[in-house]
Amino acid sequence: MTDSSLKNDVFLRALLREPVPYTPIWMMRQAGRYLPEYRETRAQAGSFLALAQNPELACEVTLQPLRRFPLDAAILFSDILTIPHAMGLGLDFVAGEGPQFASPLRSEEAVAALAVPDMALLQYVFDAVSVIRRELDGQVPLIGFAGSPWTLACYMVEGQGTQDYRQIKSMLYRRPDLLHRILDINARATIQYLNEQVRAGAQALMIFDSWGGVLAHHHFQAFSLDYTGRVVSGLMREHEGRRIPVIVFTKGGMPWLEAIAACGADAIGLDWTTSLSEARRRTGDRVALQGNLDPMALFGDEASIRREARHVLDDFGAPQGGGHVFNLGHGISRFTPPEAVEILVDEVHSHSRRASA
Ligand code: 1CP
Repeated sequence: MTDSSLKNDVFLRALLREPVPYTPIWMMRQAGRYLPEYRETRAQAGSFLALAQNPELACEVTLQPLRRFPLDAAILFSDILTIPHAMGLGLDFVAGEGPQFASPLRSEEAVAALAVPDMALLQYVFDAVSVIRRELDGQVPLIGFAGSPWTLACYMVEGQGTQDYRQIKSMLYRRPDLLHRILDINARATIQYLNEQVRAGAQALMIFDSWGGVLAHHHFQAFSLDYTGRVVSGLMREHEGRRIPVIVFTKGGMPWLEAIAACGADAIGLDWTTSLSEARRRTGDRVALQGNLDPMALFGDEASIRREARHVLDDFGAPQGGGHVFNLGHGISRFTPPEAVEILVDEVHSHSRRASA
């Protein structure tokens, strides 16, 4: 059941594997540094956090990509690290270096002191959702999101982005009990956080397990997927008479595709190392699939961008029955020329319409 007050609900229909006239598209990190107007608003706000904590400005940057391109969904402008910030870890976005925590979890005492934060500390996120939902005025659905418990834990223990995951893996191998405590708290916090986003107006939810793929094969289930599954089980799936679809994206998740598809989500996000036709075969059409153009394909020329877009669409196959949401296989690069996005959106819409005709 989709929303008749929405002017464009193709994205929600595709996620629920209902008939669609064309394949919908949105892009991970569609509001971001590749857009000059984003850089301007961020400068006006003073910092990334000030931007994310100002509902009007967060709304403005959420809408910026939609003014340029006929995208089929909007995603809340925020970050997955708002939850650990609310837990008191002291988030800062250092210019040019990405997120950093002043107090990463490096001791038994720090882990013992960790608790699910009061959601009132995250009210700025829920306010942004309400403002965006109002300003969208039914143009397209609004996606709310959070990080997976494991991906959040990576930042909470490492204190920043990492190449080798040395700190968190030291904890995993030496003190798995501490890591399980962090993951349990993250899962409980994320359930409350996402349900508040739904109450504020989010019409679909996405869980980013960006670093699930760095786990050893036999650890993925216990340290990532079990907790993501717990989050999915705790979510409100119906609000105001509408189904709230849930997308789980695990970068590098191909080895565990069947298990991920069984976690309770409506859709699985795939990176570009996966074949959509193979993924479709392996998940037996039990879930919708989202993805999976190599973000670097946007550095090709017009002919190659169109060709690569058609390759993704044709790899999935006939779009009429829904089940495919076009996206990049990971976030858009900050160096992407906006004109490349225009070409991509045009090709996805026009080629999938032709294929449906
Ligand atoms: O202006 C800037 O300096 C910020 C760059 C930036 C942006 C645009 C960051 C810092 N966060 C965001 C917004 C953001 N983050 C969104 C907004 C909505 C949209 O997609 O348009 C979303 C969904 C996220 C989610 C996010 N943050 C993820 C999961 C998705 C992914 O890309 O894997 C992760 C891992 C983060 C952490 C983070 N926040 C920012 C950066 C640069 C990073 C990555 C750091 C690293 O590990 O290298």
